Amino acid sequence: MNYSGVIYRYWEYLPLSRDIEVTTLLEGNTPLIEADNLRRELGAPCKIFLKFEGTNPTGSFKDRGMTVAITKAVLDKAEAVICASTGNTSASAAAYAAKAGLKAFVVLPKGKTAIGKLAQALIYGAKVIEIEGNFDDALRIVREIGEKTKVVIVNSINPYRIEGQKTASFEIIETLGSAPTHHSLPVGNAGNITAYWKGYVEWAARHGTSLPKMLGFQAEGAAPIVRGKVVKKPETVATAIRIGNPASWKQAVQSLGESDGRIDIVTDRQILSAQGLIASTEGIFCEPASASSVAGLKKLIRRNYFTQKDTVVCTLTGNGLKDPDTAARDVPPPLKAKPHLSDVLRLMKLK
Ligand code: AN7
Repeated sequence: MNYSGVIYRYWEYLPLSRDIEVTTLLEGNTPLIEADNLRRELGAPCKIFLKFEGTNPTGSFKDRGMTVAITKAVLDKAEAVICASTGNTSASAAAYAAKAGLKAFVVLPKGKTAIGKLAQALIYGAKVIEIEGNFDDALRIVREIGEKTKVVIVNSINPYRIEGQKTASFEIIETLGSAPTHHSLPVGNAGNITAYWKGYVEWAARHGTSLPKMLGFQAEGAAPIVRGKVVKKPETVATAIRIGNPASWKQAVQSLGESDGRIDIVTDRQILSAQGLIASTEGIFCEPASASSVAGLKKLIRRNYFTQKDTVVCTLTGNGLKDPDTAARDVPPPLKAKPHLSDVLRLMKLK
């Protein structure tokens, strides 16, 4: 098949006409992997599938929304775009802006952006501004810039981002032949859970498919939706979801309610443990935030939430290579040997 990215693939579901110039890096079409080893390890009664978004061009799900947002910005003759970001949005915005020939500004929380993401934003040529504050501060400033200047905001408060991100639901239904019974996601700014639900609802309206229950997971130190109040100083090892005042808070709560889903907390320890388990059982290296979807799944399996009839999809939102420091910190270090056969063999402990 001649694949041309999510806009061409799902044009009739998007608010764009056919005759426009599209900015794409051939995002989407990501693998949906059945995770039988993980299922066994977790003692799950249900089927588990992992939607690995780390294979997108910039290594995260953000590219699905960014192709639509940047295509629209070009259509509207924008000269520059801006976003606040915990890292992935900035990498994606910078890449698509580069492809479209637009100027990009990104505002990041200083010292809290994974090194791979920061390197991406810089090498794609964005103007990177680090603030002494968190993501919520950055988004507040970006919103004001959007009101006071002509620079186009490409955070998920831009509805074209959500439109693009909903295509992941379409791919899942097309691959499985039906919707899963449950869909598990990490929740930060809450745009993605909103987008997935929109996708499932719209596909159901046209094709009569069923709807999943949406399951969202926030990190313990950054769980405003679970706690029902803004977290002033969010903290978590999963820096991608280190967000205390999500922009799509209301929409996420609505999605959870309409789908009869639930939102819960996972600890940093549970997140890192799930990240290791996904890697060592399924050969998939995702970033910490992404692993919270599986950490949450584990928590619900323990509470006998699922049955044999269920099929659960967990979205692994980003690639582990973006944040190698965190991964390397949490595993045993390499063994050290002298440059001799005997010493290496000794360490291999073959019988
Ligand atoms: C890997 O890049 O908010 O709930 O600024 O990078 O839609 O925010 C990233 C969020 C999950 C949460 N997994 O998604 C940003 C940013 C990864 C992420 C989320 C993010 P939303």
